[in-house]
Amino acid sequence: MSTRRSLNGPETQTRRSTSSRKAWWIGAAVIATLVGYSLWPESNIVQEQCTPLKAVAVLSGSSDVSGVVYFSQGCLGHAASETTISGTIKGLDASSSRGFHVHELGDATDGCMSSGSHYNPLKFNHGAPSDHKRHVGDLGNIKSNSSGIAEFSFEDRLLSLRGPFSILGRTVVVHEGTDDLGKGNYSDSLTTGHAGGRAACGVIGIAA
Ligand SMILES: *[C@@H]1O[C@H](CO)[C@@H](O)[C@H](O)[C@H]1NC(C)=O
Ligand SMILES: *[C@@H]1O[C@H](CO)[C@@H](O)[C@H](O)[C@H]1NC(C)=O
Ligand SMILES: [Cu+2]
Ligand SMILES: [Zn+2]
Repeated sequence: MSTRRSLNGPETQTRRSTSSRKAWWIGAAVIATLVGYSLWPESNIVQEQCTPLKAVAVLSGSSDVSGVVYFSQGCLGHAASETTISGTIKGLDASSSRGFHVHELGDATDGCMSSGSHYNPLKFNHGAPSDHKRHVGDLGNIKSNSSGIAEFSFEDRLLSLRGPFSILGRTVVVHEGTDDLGKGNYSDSLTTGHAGGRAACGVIGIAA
C-alpha cells in the first residue's frame, strides 16, 4: 500500500499542475477576449443600435372601424427582442375574428387600397403568425367582443421596428373578413388569407 501511494504521489502532482496550468491559460484567454471585446469600437456601436423603440398607428377608413395600435420593441443584450403589439379597435362586427396585417407601403393616397400587399420581404406564402414561413406582416386575426370592440396585446418574433425588415413607415390594416391563415381553399388563401376588403388602416410612425 505504502509503495503504491509513493508511486501514485508524484503522478497525481504532475496531473494537478498540468490541469492548473491549463486553467490558467483558459482564464487568461477569457480575460484577453473580454478586454479585447470592450476595446473593440464596434461592440459599443452595436449596443447603441438597440435602443428600445415605440411606434403607433391611428386606424381609420371608409367603414365605421377605427382604433389605435401600439408597437414596442426592447433589447436582449445587443439584439432586438420580440415586438409587442397592443391596441383597441372599435366598430367591428360583434364577436368576430378579423384579419390583421402589416402591409408593405405607407402610402395612403387612395385610403387603405394604396398600402400594397402584405409586407413580405422573405417572399414566402401567406401564413399564420406561428408559422415559420409566412409574410413578416402576417399577424393573424384580432377578436372583437359582443360590443364590436377588440382589445389586444401579443408578441411577435418576426415583426421588427429596426433593421432591414423594419415595419416603420408601413401600414397596419384590419380587414372586413376573417384571415384563414393560408389554410383555406380559396384562390387567395396563400396571398391574403381570403380576409376580404380593408375596413381600416393606419401608417406606422415613430412614437415617444
Ligand atoms: C368589450 O371590450 C371593451 C374594451 O375592453 C369593454 O369596454 C366592453 O365592456 C366590452 N363589452 C362587453 C359586452 O364585454
Ligand atoms: C378545393 O377547391 C378545389 C377547386 O375549387 C376543389 O376541387 C376541391 O374539392 C376543394 N377542396 C376542399 C377540401 O374543399
Ligand atoms: Cu391585410
Ligand atoms: Zn400575409
